Amino acid sequence: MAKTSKKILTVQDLSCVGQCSLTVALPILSAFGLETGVLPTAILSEHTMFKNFTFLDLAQNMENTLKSWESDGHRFAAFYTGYLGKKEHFGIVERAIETLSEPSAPVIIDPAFGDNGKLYPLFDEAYVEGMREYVSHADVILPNITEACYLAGVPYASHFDRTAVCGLMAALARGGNYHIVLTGVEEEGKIGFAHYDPATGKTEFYFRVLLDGRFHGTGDIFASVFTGAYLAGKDMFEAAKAAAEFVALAISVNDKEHTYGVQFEKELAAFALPYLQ
Ligand code: PXL
Repeated sequence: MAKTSKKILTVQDLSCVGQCSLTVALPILSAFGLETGVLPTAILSEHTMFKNFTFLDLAQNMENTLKSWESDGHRFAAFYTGYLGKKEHFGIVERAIETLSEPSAPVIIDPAFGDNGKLYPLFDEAYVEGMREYVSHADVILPNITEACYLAGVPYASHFDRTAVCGLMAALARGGNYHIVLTGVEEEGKIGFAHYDPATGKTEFYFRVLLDGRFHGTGDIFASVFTGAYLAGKDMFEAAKAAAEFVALAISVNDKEHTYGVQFEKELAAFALPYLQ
């Protein structure tokens, strides 16, 4: 039986505790009114910033799932991928995009492999190399500065001014014909993003007040809200603005002692409601 209703697919890990990846993406995408299929890449006890995390690779299950979906005729109107986990996952997800896509379904990729100048645990240069090829399939990528530097082969620095950001965008733009939403750009006590449009070659900036504290999972919240707002009809710049505003709102209501993630749940329903109407 062919399934023709409009649904999207998100591909990322399930960290069972830690407010990141699927436990962030699913509630957010649902709040934006999107029916969301999931292709989990791995199951972790908690995200990899915890000391004793476990990691169960689901590559074989991903392959089996793809076969079922191909046979049962499932198709997706958009793809949003985040943390994958193993370089073997890239080819599987590329095949999913190739065989399960409705016509002109956008591909939104959050590379999700590093921060603060470093790769997350489990990742190495071979993973980055795989990601470089994989992101060439994207319509839009949402790296932070660390990921952008790794992907573009540009040395990391703790601060990038506007000129340096434009240089980084130019280097990254050589890897594909995608939009780039670069997160974590800072300027004079403010934080925001830069958006590079491949059609014009221009980079536009958006900043808002920088709040205290650095939290885990904010990139996943950003990418999920971006996806929700973009698929609700906003343009990429407006969708990224909504994502930046929601991340700030979630941080502003987060309990001080809650540090391994952000309590995005408190404000999600009210924030997303206008996108349903
Ligand atoms: O938030 C990105 C992320 C997702 N999934 C896992 C992670 C991280 C970041 O460290 O460890 C398992």
